[in-house]
Amino acid sequence: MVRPYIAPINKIVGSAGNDRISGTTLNDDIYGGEGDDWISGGGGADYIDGGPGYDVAAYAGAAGRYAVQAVGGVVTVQDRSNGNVSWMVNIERIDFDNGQVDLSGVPGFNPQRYVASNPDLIPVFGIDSGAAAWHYVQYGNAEGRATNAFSGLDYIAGYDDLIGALGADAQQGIAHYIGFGFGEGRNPAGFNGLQYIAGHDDLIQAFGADRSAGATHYIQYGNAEGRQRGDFNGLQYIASHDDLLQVFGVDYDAGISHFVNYGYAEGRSRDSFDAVTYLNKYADVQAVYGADLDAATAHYVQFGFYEGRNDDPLIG
Ligand SMILES: [Ca+2]
Ligand SMILES: [Ca+2]
Repeated sequence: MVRPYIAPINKIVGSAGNDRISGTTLNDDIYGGEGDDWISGGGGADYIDGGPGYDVAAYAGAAGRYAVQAVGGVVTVQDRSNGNVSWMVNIERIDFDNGQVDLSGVPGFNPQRYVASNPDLIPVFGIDSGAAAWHYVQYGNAEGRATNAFSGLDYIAGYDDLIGALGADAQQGIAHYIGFGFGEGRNPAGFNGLQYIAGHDDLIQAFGADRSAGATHYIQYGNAEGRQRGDFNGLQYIASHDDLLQVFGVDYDAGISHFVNYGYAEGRSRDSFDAVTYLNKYADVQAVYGADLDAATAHYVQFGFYEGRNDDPLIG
């Protein structure tokens, strides 16, 4: 094993067009950028990111000289003649002198999004994409780590200053969180594009369950229009419907998703559960949860419903 993990000697960045890029015999980090790129690492332990488009990584010699393996969205190519390993993301095809390997079935992989989705990696790798992709090959995949949990758009939409500075650019949101937001203690999950959609009839009709479209709308329009970031409460929605309560329990996100996908079209109410009455009715619940309406609602969903409790008004 030749490069676990040694910083690259050279960094080569392609243009937005179709590029033909040749690396050196040393370790290179090569970024094709947009366009359909042809990239040859030239030997050494190279990291290659094809970027958008149909990108080809080329290797000298016959296919039998190399071992190709896909680890999640990262593909490794080991040169059996010297042990060198190169690894790549967003490459659609590998060309050898006597054949090709089709990688179009390999999912996309965004190393910086992987890091942002695993904040313990932020102090280790920062925005070093090659190192992050290598970590995923060595450890992250086997550990079952998330690769797409972080949403750059949701992160931006959660902060007025980021909306103004970054706009609806998901990659900039990822880079900002890694470079600044994490250290500043910002919350990456303060906004949920699907929850935002769920709170507005017109957005449900326009976007359905397209979470990214919801975040983009808030960044580009909703914030300036003074719309609520998220006044839909998935738990209140679940508590409002006996059948959902029994299926989803206290799964807040499942409540949001159900309303956007089905509940709205079915004419279900967003929130008809009266947590205040529920709390006032049961002294034992109030003694534990005080005035915490979400906690009282969770109690109803988990226990109260099955105990025959309800939120019917007290008649006295
Ligand atoms: Ca390019
Ligand atoms: Ca090279």
